[in-house]
Amino acid sequence: MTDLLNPDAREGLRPTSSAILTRRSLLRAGALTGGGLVAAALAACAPAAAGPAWTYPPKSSSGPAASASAAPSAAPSAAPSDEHASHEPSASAAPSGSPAPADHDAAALAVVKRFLDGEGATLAGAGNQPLAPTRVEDGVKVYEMTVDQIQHQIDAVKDPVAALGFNGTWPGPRIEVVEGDRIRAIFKNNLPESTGIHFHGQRIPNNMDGVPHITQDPILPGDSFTYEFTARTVGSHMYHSHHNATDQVGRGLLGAFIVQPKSPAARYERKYDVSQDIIWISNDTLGGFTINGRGFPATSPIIATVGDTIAIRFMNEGIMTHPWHLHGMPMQVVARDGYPLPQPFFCDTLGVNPGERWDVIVKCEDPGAWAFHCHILPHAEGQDGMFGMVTALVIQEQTTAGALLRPNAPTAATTAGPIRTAALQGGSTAYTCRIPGATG
Ligand SMILES: [Cu+2]
Repeated sequence: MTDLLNPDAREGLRPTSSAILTRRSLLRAGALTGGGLVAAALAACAPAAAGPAWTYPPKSSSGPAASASAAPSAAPSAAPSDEHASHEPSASAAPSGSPAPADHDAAALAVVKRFLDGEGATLAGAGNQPLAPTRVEDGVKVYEMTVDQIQHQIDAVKDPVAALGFNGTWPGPRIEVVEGDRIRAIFKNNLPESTGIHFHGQRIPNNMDGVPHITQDPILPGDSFTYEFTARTVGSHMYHSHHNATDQVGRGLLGAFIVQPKSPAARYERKYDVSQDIIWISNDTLGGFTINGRGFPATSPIIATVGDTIAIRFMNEGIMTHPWHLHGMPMQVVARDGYPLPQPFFCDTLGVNPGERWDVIVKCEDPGAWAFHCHILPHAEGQDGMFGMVTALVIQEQTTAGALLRPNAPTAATTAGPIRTAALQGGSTAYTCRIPGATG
């Protein structure tokens, strides 16, 4: 267990022989790309000249198509796998060379362009979708769920990974109920192995706690188990596997369980006047470093309009802490593990440990595409640009036509516009800059 928690101890870790970014190349990239997303993100995320001798795939500098593929495996190991296998902490911390700046810059730019083009919205199988009760029986909200083997795409380039999902998605559906609701959740196990489901953060009868061999028998392949309880613990919670959990949660058996306060005035929509209530579940095993099951550039941007207030509920289902850093504006932290803080506070970087949930409120005042990423840099940027735990808070102004390019569009055709527009409004030149020496 200790080894799993220690990134340095993972199988496949080797000293890197290739280079890290130099301060000079970063400054150059920043100058080339102007004041927008690319420059801001590069400047904030980049290792310094004497930075950590770690790197992550993709290791080739021949462009995004060369991204390391994680071939689907019939039986993925419980250990952190694929992407992580090439973390390369250096024993001597003496990188032997640097990629040509043009190679690095071209690769980094290509990845950002994929993000600005809305890659995440092109992928099938989006998780976190709201789930209505299958039926209501005598006032009980009944949810019928399946536990499935799935093929899941981390981004549009890498091969799908052999993952697990609730109702076929990673994260599973978002279940949102009201304080005092009676819940009956029936899980059918379609896996070839046993499982058990725990409602993390809920105060429930012990025999509903979902821990195989402690409070129930494992749910065998083909069997179902019914969890029934009254939702009395308000706030941001989760449901996830509690059986062979390093593997099963690491491969995607996780989802959000939100209990809204009984009083509408206490809900974020009213209390803080939020226009969006965003679930942000991180994971760091199968497929590398992910937000809601995707890695940059396929992570979803948060798209808002100047003047909006939004809520973000960070949930960490991984095995490492992740300090989330928002560029450009503060986050007001209002709740931990569902419990309102006695004194909310402001910050721009918020560490979220495994199992924790932290709720923040953000006032969107300055237009642009603001980088939003984990500030453990090896979780966010490597020698071929940004990857993993990176996205952006995209704050738009009204277009000249007066139309708002409004959020959460479901297709690439509609999301490419808003992200690109806001990036340009914020000063990004990612679509027009040219890397000297690069073709195209
Ligand atoms: Cu991180």
